[in-house]
Amino acid sequence: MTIDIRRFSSDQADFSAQMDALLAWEAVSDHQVQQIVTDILADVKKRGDAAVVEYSNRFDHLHAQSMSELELGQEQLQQALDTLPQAQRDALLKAAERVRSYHEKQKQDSWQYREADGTLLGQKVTPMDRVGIYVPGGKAAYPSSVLMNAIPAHVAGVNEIIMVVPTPGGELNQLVLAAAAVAGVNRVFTIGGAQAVAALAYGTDTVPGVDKIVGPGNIFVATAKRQVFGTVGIDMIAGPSEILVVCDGKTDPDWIAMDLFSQAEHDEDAQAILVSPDAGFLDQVKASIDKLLPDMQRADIIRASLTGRAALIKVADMDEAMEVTNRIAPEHLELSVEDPQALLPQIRHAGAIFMGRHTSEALGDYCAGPNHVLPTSGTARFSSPLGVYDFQKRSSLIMCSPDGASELGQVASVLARGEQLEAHARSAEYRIKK
Ligand code: HSO
Ligand code: ZN
Repeated sequence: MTIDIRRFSSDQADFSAQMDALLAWEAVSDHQVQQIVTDILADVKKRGDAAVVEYSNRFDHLHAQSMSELELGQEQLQQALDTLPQAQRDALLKAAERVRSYHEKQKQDSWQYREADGTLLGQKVTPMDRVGIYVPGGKAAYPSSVLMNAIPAHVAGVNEIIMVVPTPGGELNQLVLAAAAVAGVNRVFTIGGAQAVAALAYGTDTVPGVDKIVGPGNIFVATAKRQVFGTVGIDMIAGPSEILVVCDGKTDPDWIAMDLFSQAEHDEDAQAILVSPDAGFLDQVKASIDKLLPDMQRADIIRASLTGRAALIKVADMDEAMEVTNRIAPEHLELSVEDPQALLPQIRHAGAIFMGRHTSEALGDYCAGPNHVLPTSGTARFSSPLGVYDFQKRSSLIMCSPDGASELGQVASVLARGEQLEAHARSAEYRIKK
């Protein structure tokens, strides 16, 4: 059985319109969802733990009497790690170690410099005190995402990392708990949804309020994060995951088909795009897709994703492939070509760039080292992968010497009088040497 995948070419007159249609994506948060979330946030803000327990019991079918029943102890996390099958434990530890050492390189340091008159200027970098990590439950519960969210916070020097993870029906995901142990998570609450975001944002008697909330979630979680932004920081509002593979036509088509599947299997809305100057190669990959799909465990999800949002695009050459790439600003970009370094200067927008035929996105999703929390839906035009810098903030430092204050006082006083701010002007003038 063959499946229908959108296919078009850059020499078609309506190419631009085809691209627009391909990239159209509306993150729907209808009015009703927003109202439900607003009400839950207000209720948790007012009633604290009692409200969180009630919503958790209702939405996750639990029977908790108090918030303390919805917290896991460190021993439970450690036990989850200790009882994992050896291969899984080893893989988790290896991945964590690689992710940690990559992120160590992202640490920003404080700096200071002195001007000739002795005035000192600088920037002091400090970690956030406490952050919250939202980990989805159910189908999208990814232990790898626990590592990707918690490790950069840990490397940044965040004092306390609070994780929330819903447990529908009370079912715990042992790999998620083990990942929390490995990543240095301090406290774990088995709560989710808008009520968990509210608890983290406002704090309750049991759940400590945090400074920033990171991590993906469903539409209720995303809407809640948007609404608490300002009270706390948030990372980003992630859309469905996407991959763009650019191939010169010389990679095994089965490899490329499977790389496209690896994105498509995340969910029906995920997007997989292949761009190549070689039309015959696009045919080969399509044949590989039709051949490999029936055996995939998540064939239904992959089929829905590929028929709904995928595309096979023929371009004139690699230059044009790079133009298409920048227009898409993909979350994941695979350069399946002989010399990916040669293309790098032309790429302006991409969340993560997987270079060469041997670098599949899957390696980056788990263990290469860089973060897999990446800007989606074209937001790579203005944002970056989650990193240590997202958990650090900066304070400016100014220390004027007497000479420096005297000289700057003259500049400041002129500008202050221009703004008709008398006190500013005088405050500066007091420090001008007579
Ligand atoms: N590709 C996903 C991350 C992930 N893949 C987690 C597997 N597990 C979004 O970048
Ligand atoms: Zn993935």
